[in-house]
Amino acid sequence: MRGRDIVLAIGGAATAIWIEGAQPAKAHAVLSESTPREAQIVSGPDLEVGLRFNCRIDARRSRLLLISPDMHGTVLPLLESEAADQLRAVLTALRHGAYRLHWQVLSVDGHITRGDISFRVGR
Ligand SMILES: [Cu+2]
Repeated sequence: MRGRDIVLAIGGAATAIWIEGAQPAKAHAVLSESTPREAQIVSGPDLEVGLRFNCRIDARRSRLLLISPDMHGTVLPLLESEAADQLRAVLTALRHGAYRLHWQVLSVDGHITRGDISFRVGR
């Protein structure tokens, strides 16, 4: 029956679209782990920063910015990282107060993601 064939064809196409839609999105870089963690209180004056992502990133096209308690922003020089899913930097001469790390990352799939980690330097 022709009618039945058409119904099956439409049903097949709908199933294919549904399966396609159910596939997880290609990996944008999502922060999976960090030092410091969000809302952590650390002791200064120096601190090694490490951000780990769920996928490989292009570190040369990624940025790490430190916003100090007086809202001054500094682009951090990144350390060479042995892991392709990591950004690392060293903070020095931190004073007491609230800081924010702003990250912008290009993942290998070509998408840019960004986010913030707030932490405090205290005792
Ligand atoms: Cu993506």
